[in-house]
Amino acid sequence: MIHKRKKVTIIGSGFVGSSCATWILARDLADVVLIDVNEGLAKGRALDLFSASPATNSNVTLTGGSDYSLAEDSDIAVITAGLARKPGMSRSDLLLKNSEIMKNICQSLKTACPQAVFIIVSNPLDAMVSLAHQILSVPGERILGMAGVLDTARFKAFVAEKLNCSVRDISALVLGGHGDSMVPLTRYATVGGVPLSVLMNEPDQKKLIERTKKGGGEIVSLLKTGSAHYAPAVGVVEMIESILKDQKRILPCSALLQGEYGEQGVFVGVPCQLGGKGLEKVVEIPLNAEEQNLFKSSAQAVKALLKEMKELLK
Ligand code: A3D
Repeated sequence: MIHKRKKVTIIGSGFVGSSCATWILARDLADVVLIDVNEGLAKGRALDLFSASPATNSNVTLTGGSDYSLAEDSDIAVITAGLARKPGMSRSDLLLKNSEIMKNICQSLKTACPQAVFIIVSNPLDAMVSLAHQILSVPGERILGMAGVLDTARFKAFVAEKLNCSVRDISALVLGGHGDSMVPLTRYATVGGVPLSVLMNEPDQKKLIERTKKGGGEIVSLLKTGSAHYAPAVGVVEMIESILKDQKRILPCSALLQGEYGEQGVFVGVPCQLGGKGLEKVVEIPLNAEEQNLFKSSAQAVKALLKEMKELLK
């Protein structure tokens, strides 16, 4: 039997999009197509990365352009197009502009690769996934938002720094919407199997939670222009790899809830099992009263953003 290589199309060849392509190349995961309104940028970045393939020992191709027919037969389509948050700009400020961009892109992808699994990265994340879902009209298993993998990675990195231990030993989980309302679940965090609460006092845990919540903003204010892209891109590629290799990893993603965690018809960050079919299972874990309340208010914040988006798009 002849197996063809997997294909990932990335819309938006800016910082996040081209970083995703870099990691896909480095891990030899799939052929990559970069699409951007700026055709030269997509073509140039693809050619630059393709030229790196001999040195990375990769056997994938990278091409670029602005024509959506390039996305045909993609196994996964990642949307990173849109405006990045600037200092002082709230996620809500981005809402209208990015909603219009997202609508146009999804209309094009619906024709080009309706069978793909879609991963949304553009902000404000949970609202953009909802909008994309509405336009693409694909089942919930085939559309996910990337945020939780990044937020969890940040939390793990801060814990490792504080405890002076290996990040590899840390297991942690961040639930909820992407933004200030996210819910890092310290109760479920472990270091080498030891509960975090044994190794770190509560005030220090709280400080790390706050730093995680504001992790994106901390980087934006240091950079002055643009926002984080290395860690977000690796987050996307973790999801892509689990899907393309049917690894069935449990990763926190923004997923369509259909009764899980007491929510219906809303995209919020929850633990998801990702495999060959895309989202194979939303993993429900017991939450205590405080965690439940935090999750509920995070879902409420996402719903409020959706309402605002609907009003703006009228
Ligand atoms: P940037 O480097 O500006 O890249 C965005 C790209 O999108 C540019 O190359 C644009 O030309 C392109 N673009 C704009 N409009 C269109 C369109 N209609 N069709 C095709 N391409 C278009 O930004 P970035 O890569 O740093 O960030 C991209 C998005 O990801 C932003 O919305 C960020 O806020 C978001 N982001 C989300 C996270 C999460 O954790 C959820 C993290 C980092 C960035």
